[in-house]
Amino acid sequence: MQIKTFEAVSFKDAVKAVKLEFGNDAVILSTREKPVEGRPNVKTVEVTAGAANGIRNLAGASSSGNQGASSAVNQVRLDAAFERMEKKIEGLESRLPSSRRIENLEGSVHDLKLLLLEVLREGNSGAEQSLHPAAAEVIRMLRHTGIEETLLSKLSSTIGKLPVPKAEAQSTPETYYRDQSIRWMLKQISISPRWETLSGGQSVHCLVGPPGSGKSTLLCKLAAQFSQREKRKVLIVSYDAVRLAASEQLRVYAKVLDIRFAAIQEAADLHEVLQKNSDCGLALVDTTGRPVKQVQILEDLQILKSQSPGIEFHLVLSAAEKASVLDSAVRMYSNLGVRSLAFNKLDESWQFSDAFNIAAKWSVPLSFFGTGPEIPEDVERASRERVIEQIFGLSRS
Ligand SMILES: Nc1nc2c(ncn2[C@@H]2O[C@H](COP(=O)(O)OP(=O)(O)OP(=O)(O)O)[C@@H](O)[C@H]2O)c(=O)[nH]1
Ligand SMILES: [Mg+2]
Repeated sequence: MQIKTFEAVSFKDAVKAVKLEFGNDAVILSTREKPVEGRPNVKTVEVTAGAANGIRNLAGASSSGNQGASSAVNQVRLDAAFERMEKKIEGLESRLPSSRRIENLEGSVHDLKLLLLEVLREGNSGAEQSLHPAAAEVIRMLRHTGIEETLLSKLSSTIGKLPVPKAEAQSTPETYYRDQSIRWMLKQISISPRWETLSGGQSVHCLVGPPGSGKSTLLCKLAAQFSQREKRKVLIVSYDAVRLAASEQLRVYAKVLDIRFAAIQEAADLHEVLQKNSDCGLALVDTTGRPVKQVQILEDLQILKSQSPGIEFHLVLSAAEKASVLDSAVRMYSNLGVRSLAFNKLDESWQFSDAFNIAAKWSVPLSFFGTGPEIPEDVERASRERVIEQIFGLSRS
């Protein structure tokens, strides 16, 4: 007996493929749903079917005119059996959640989230009433700067448990609660390690993120810093499968800086490019930004990952985006295993609250801050102190 597994987007398509390969005498041995790697909400159907050897030949013989009465009867019975099976499968398919239902579910989850936030906010304001007025004032100030309600709730409960400062204490309650809050906030975020390369090795860092978040600009800034200040041998790789002209900006820039450059249009070409330039200890890979909903990019990036197992992905976000957009981007790219978050366009508002919220909520270290469009100067290595100073208005930029 010949056995083969068929994969398709629906049961119906899988059965069609079985029929095409084995003819009507195929026997379905098992069926299962299979999650698609990197796309948690998408499933394919896997059907394992078997067919007695030579079935196709029999079919061929029948068409040559040697068909007996019994094989004609068998054919009719099999056709009827397949029809019944198809109906059953259609029934099963109708029970699977449709994309409309998934959208509705997503909408409901969003509404629930808003409701929960409202409840949390009310709960927090209730809890704040029991806080020392100076502590409540810190919470109110942080809310005003855009710190998320869930994080504020945790902070409230932490400072709420602290012993109330004594009247004769050296610092005022205001300073005391502000310092305690700063200490707590510093603990919530971390900074990514430097992009070092072991001697003789090659480290590969790939910038990913939503369109226009400033990936290419940041990559140019970093390439300049690593090659000119740190005297490292840098390779810039532009991976843009969509826009042929997109790599030109980087090519020109690499030429000006005398940095090695390569452009690839297929993720599968990365391996060869890295090997050809193995003397470059640091490879920086720029990628196309696509709208967050187009999850196909993850498939390409997964290929990129498999081409260079040591590759590290860094998510580049724009501080000018709405918090919900930033959250969706982290959710989408987190499947890749994001090593750090880089925040660009901080110069447009000097609001560091989103950088704090996202880094604290998702426990992803911060790596770089883009503080303007100018290359190479408008970039700084992320620091926890910088974030907290900006949030508390302790420094002026
Ligand atoms: N103000 C400001 N502008 C920035 C910063 N970083 C990038 N930009 C500007 O943002 C725009 C988009 O930057 P790109 O580097 O092309 O963004 P990208 O993520 O590579 O875009 P795609 O490749 O289309 O996804 C450009 O006009 C940049 O000059 C920054 O830190 N501050
Ligand atoms: Mg770009």
